[in-house]
Amino acid sequence: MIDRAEASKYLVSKLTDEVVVTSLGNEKYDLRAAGEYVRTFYNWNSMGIASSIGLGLAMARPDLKVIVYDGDGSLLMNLGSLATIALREPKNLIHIVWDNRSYAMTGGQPTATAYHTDLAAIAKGAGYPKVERVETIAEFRNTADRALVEPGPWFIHCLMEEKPVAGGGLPSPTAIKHRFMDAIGAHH
Ligand SMILES: Cc1ncc(C[n+]2csc(CCOP(=O)(O)OP(=O)(O)O)c2C)c(N)n1
Repeated sequence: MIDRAEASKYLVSKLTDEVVVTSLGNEKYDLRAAGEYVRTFYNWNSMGIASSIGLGLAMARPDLKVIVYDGDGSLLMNLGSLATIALREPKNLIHIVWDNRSYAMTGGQPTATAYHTDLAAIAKGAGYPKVERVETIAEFRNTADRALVEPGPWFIHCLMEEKPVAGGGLPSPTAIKHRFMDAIGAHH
């Protein structure tokens, strides 16, 4: 089982000019704690929509490499996005899903992945060309390294162990929007 905080530090250390779209769950705090990366669009409360925002961004801006930082509970709300992503086949999209088998932020209620649901199998069935399931930090590093250079769309299903996260440290939603748009040269 992967320590998401450790994996997030590795990912942030590898970023150069990629952009990151997070979901609303605890993954966004681990990413923020790993270091300030202004080319990050952190979602506040918009559950399930990170994959769709990432797809839109990847299609509108093929010059950018887009990393979606998702949670199992969030993705389960928007499984249809997997089929749409596979259909549009954005080569510049890396979809990382942190599967802690729970809705950690709201108290750890189990999600469907705690029972029978396999998100990597769903992504494969949806038609993602590159699907990996990773369970150790070494596998995460290897797969992230490949995804940063090989065309996607990638789906990286990360099996993780939930640990307490250091919350806070995020700008307001408006500030996030403005600084992200500035960072990618979009007009307000
Ligand atoms: C539409 C909607 N339903 C419910 C919530 C409440 N909510 C906020 S975070 C969260 C859990 C998110 O789960 P996951 O994406 O797996 O991330 P984790 O909390 O496990 O890191 C829930 C249910 C919400 N914000 N929006």
